[in-house]
Amino acid sequence: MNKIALISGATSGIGRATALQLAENDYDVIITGRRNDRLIALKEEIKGNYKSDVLCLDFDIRNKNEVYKAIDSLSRKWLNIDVLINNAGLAAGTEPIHEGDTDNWEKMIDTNVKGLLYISKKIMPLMVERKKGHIVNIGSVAGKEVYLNGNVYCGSKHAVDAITKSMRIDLLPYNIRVTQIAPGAVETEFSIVRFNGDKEKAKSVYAGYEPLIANDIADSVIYVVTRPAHVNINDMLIMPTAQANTSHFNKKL
Ligand code: NDP
Ligand code: 8X3
Repeated sequence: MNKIALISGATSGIGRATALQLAENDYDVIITGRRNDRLIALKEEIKGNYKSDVLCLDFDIRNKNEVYKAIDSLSRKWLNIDVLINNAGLAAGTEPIHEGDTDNWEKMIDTNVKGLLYISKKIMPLMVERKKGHIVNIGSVAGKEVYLNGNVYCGSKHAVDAITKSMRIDLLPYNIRVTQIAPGAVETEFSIVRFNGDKEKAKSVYAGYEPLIANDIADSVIYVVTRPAHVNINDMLIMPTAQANTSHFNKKL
């Protein structure tokens, strides 16, 4: 029987690539996000290429009731979630903190921190009951260090870093593995969202060097979830070769 993985934020970027690679590796997948048309297209793509079962759940991870209702709707089969990939997230804006937009702050904290907690709150007890499971939180290099104008996004990803470590301790008696994968620059829709749809500005973030692609991070998800049961990868910080940290790039412009 296939294992089951739930991937939040599977309509784009890292989450989408991870859902495809998990399906390729014989996981049945629950794919989530707000854009249902993309979920349906991804379901068709997976069904056309792999032998995996796919379930789409469209909800806004910031809305606790929507999250709870979606997980409560799962049939017995789908409740046996082996792997939870907490991936949904975003950055909004790059203003210095004193000029920050509080709507953007709320969006980032509600999605990256509270949304991750809401979905985990529903799925952790199922794993505790079965005394098995693996939670993979997609953090960021922005959760390891801070950079100019990164302020609240960095704060939200530092929270993911701390929550990951705390989960590992609290869930230890229940044989549950907890991993953080913290990428540097990955070319996805991330910067388009951060710059509110400005594609040219988003493109400039990746100009002059080779950024990571979503599949690079999906590869690491596959690596961590396929380790033998006695092995837990606590933390992976993955950067483009041309990026040393959040502010030092080897750009050839
Ligand atoms: P994308 O913008 O390509 O994908 C983000 C995903 O998150 C989408 O599927 C989106 O789905 C989902 N999402 C966002 N807000 C919500 C919401 N309120 N409810 C439900 N789903 C939501 O970006 P990435 O793939 O790059 O980002 C994935 C994760 O990786 C994020 O946590 C990000 O912080 C992290 N990361 C990204 C890096 C990068 O450079 N790209 C580097 C380090 C970390 P939808 O809009 O359909 O709801
Ligand atoms: C995304 C990477 O450097 O833009 O988490 O914060 S960065």
